[in-house]
Amino acid sequence: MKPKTCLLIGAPMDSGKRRDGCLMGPDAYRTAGLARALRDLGLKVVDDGNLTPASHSPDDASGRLHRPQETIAWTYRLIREAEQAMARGLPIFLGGDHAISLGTVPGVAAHAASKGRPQFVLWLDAHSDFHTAETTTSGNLHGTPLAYATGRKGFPGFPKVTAPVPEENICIIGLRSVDPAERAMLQDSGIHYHDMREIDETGIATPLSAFLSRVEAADGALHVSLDVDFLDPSIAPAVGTTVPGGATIREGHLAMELICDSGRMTSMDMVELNPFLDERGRTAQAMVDLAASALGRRVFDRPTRSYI
Ligand code: B3U
Ligand code: MN
Ligand code: MN
Repeated sequence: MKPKTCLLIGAPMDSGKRRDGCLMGPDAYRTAGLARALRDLGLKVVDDGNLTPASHSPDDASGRLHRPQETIAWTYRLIREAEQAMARGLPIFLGGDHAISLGTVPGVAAHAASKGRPQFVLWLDAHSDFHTAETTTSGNLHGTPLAYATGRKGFPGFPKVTAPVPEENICIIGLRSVDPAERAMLQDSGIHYHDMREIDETGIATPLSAFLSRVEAADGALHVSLDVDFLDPSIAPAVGTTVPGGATIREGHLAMELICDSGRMTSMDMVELNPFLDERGRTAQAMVDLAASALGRRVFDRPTRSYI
């Protein structure tokens, strides 16, 4: 069988929030050996280097939103790149903050729609990122990509989302910081969401397996968006928005192994890594190890798909 081709696509976007540093993310993943780890699994790896935003007018500091023009320019660039990359392999988008998903998710979803395939999204995050540009109180657009990708109104100046992801096709796991406006919108939506209390009570495999079974039943494409803050800050300190009580390294790897076993993952984001805040590269390394688990690294093979 032809080996799967993984495309490393750097998106050093830093405009989605106020604290700088995520622009160093792609190179930190490279330094931590992402390409080598994937090649060791027998995969073909092509590193596309780093993207730049489309040209845009400069942002000033007067508005309610933080750096909207730059974020919109990145969104244009990433939608196009993501859609095109899907024809060449399995893109791994190296953020950059979570605002990269304003582009990556609509881009991969447009590709799936062109193939007549439903798009699913797994969002591993302490936050729900379900604000619109109008409801956000922080003005930080990294808190908005899920609302945008589902086609919600409230994103003036952004490109039109041609293939909105149906809310029922989205699963969020890891929640422990949700703003009131987001909570109200989430509860009113068809999104499947699971907070850390639920993970403690049922284990992470229960909601994740149920979701992966739905992806399989629909013959869907699966985009996995992994925010560093899904993990507990004790194992992943290099993120601007640490929230205590996150996933353990074991829960993280189990989630990635179940995703791998499902055989469904078609694209992935690795976001919010701020190497300026890291301790001797340990967060970058943890994220690289998780990506390797999602793409086939394991101790022993399982005879059957373990998520069923
Ligand atoms: N919901 C808050 C906090 C936040 C969202 N995503 C992150 N932080 N990383 C907001 O600013 O929208
Ligand atoms: Mn996020
Ligand atoms: Mn987050």
